[in-house]
Amino acid sequence: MTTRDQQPHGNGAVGHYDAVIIGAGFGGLYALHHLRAMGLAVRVYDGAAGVGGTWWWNRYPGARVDFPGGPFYRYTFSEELVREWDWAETQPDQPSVLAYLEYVADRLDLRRDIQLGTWVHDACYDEKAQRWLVETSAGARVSAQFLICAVGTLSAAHTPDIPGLDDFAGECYHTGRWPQAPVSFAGKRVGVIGTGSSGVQAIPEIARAAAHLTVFQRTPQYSIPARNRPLDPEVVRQARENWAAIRAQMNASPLGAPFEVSERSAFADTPEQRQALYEELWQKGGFHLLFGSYADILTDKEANRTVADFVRGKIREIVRDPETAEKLMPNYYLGTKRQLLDNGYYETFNRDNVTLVDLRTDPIQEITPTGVRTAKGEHPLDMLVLATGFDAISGALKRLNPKGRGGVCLAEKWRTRFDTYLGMTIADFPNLFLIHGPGSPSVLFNMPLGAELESAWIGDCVRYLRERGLGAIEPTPDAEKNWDREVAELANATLYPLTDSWYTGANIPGKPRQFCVHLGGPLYFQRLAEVAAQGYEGFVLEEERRAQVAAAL
Ligand code: NA7
Repeated sequence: MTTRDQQPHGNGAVGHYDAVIIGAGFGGLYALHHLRAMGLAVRVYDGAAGVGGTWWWNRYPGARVDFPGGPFYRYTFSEELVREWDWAETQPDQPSVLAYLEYVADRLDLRRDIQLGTWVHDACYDEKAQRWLVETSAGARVSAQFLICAVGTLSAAHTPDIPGLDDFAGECYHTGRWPQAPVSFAGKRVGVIGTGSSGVQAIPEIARAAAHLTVFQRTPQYSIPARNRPLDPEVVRQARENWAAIRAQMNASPLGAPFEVSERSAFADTPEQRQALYEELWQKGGFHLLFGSYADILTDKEANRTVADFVRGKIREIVRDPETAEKLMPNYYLGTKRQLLDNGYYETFNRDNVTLVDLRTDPIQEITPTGVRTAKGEHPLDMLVLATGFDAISGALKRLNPKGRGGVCLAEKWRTRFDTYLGMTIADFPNLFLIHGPGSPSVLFNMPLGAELESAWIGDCVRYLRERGLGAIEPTPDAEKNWDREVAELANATLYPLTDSWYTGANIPGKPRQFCVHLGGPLYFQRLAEVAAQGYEGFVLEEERRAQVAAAL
C-alpha cells in the first residue's frame, strides 16, 4: 500500500495514492469503499460541494428515479445498508436519493478520503513511473498508480447554442446544474426548453407553481404514467427478509432489478388481447408497458407500432385540445429514446396557464433579454429553464480529457469513435478504469448495482497485478475493435440505433453517431469474469518498473 505523503517528490507531486477516483456519485463512492477495504490508499475528487454526483446536480423540481424497480435502485452489497434504509415511494425523489448517498458516505466513513469542491483539471500518464499525475482545481498535484473515472453518464450538461441566450435578463437554469438555493416560480412567466426525462418531470411541477408556463418542444416523446405511490411496507419487509435471493435475482436480470420482463411476442396475442394487456400495464404504470408487455417491442418494428399506437391513443384521450394533442404526437420507435415516466405530463397541457410551442413548425429564432422569439412571435418570460440534456455517456470523460501513453489525448482518440475494451479500459491509457463507460451497460442497467460489479472487477484486477509484481495493464487495440463489434451486434439486433437520441449521440451537434450501451445485462458481467479468468485476455500486462516507480515517489 502506498501511504499518503505531503512532501513533494521526484515528479513534483504532493501526495501519492494507490488510486485516485474522480467523482463521488454512486460509482465513485462504492469504488472508494471497495478499494479501501482491500487496503489501498485512495483519494476521491469531486467538483460538487457535496457527495451524490448526478443526484447532487439534478435537483430540479420533479426529479425522480426513472428505473424499472425504483426501490431496488440502491447498493446491494451490504445487508446493513438494506436493513437501515427504506425508500418511502416506488419512484424515490431526488432529495431521497441524495439523502441515501449522504447516509452511505457517513455510514461507511467515506468522507475522510473525499475532497469536495475540487475539479480534476488534468490527468497525465507517466509511462516510466507507471503512474497517473493528477492536477486539481485546488492547485494540488498528486500521483496514483490507478485512475478511476466515475464521472457520470449524465453529468456533462448540454447548453444549446441558441442566439442571444447569454443576453437573457431573467433567471436561467439548466436542469442538470440546478441551484442549491430554492427557486421560486410563483407569479412568474416561465419557459422550459426541452421535453426529455428532465423536462417531462419538471413541467407538471412548474405548471402548478408558475403564473404561466410555455413549453418549447422540438421532438414529442412517449411518456408513461409513473404511478408513483408510497411503498407497500409488506414489499419492503419481504425484500429485507429475502435479500440474498433478491440480490441473486437482480444479478441475473437483464435490467439488474427484480422486475418481470416478458418473453412473449406481441403477435402471440390477438389485437384485442394486446389492447387489454397494454391497458392493464398502462394502469399499473412505470416500465411495465415497455418491458412487461412483449419481448419484441424493442426488436420488431411492427410489434413496436402496436404499443406506440396505443400510447398515441392515450395522448389523444388525455389532452382535450385536439390541436395540442397532435403537436404532442411522437413518431419514433417507442422505448428507443430514454423511456419517460411522468406524474401528469400530458394532463398539464389541459391547464389554462400552459402553452405548447411546436418548434418543428415554429422554430426559435433568438433569445432576447425578455423572452424567446420564435418564427411566429415573442414569448415574454421571467425565467428560462433549459431541460436540454447532456453530452451523455462519453461527454464528461472527453471534457476531463486525460492524456495517456505518448501524451495521446482522450478527446483526440475519441474524435470519431468511443472505443473501449469492456466499457472499462482504453488502449493507450494504461491503469485507467471507467465506471459506466461507453460500451458498458451503464444507463440501461441498474446503475448502483452496475457500479458495484464494475468496481469489484477493478479490485480483482488490481489484486491480480500486485500479486504478480505487475505495474500496468492496458487493452490492445484489437481487443477494443472486437468489443466495439460485440456492442454493435447486440445493439443492431434492436431498434435502438435507428432513433436519434442521446443513446446514439444524436442530441449533440457534431457528435459521432454510435450506440454506446452494452445491451447484454448479466451477459456483460459474465464477459468481465471470463476475461479475468483467462488472465486478462485482451490486455497487455507490464512488469512493475520498481526503480522508476521508487524514484517517482
Ligand atoms: P434529453 O433526454 O436529452 O432531453 C433534452 C431535451 O432538450 C429534448 O427534448 C431535446 O429535443 C431538447 N433540446 C436540446 N437542444 C435543443 C434545442 N437547441 N432547441 C430545442 N430543444 C432542444 O435530456 P434530459 O435531461 O431530459 O434527460 C436525461 C435523463 O435521462 C436523465 O436525467 C435521466 O432521467 C434519464 P430533441 O429531442 O433533441 O429534439
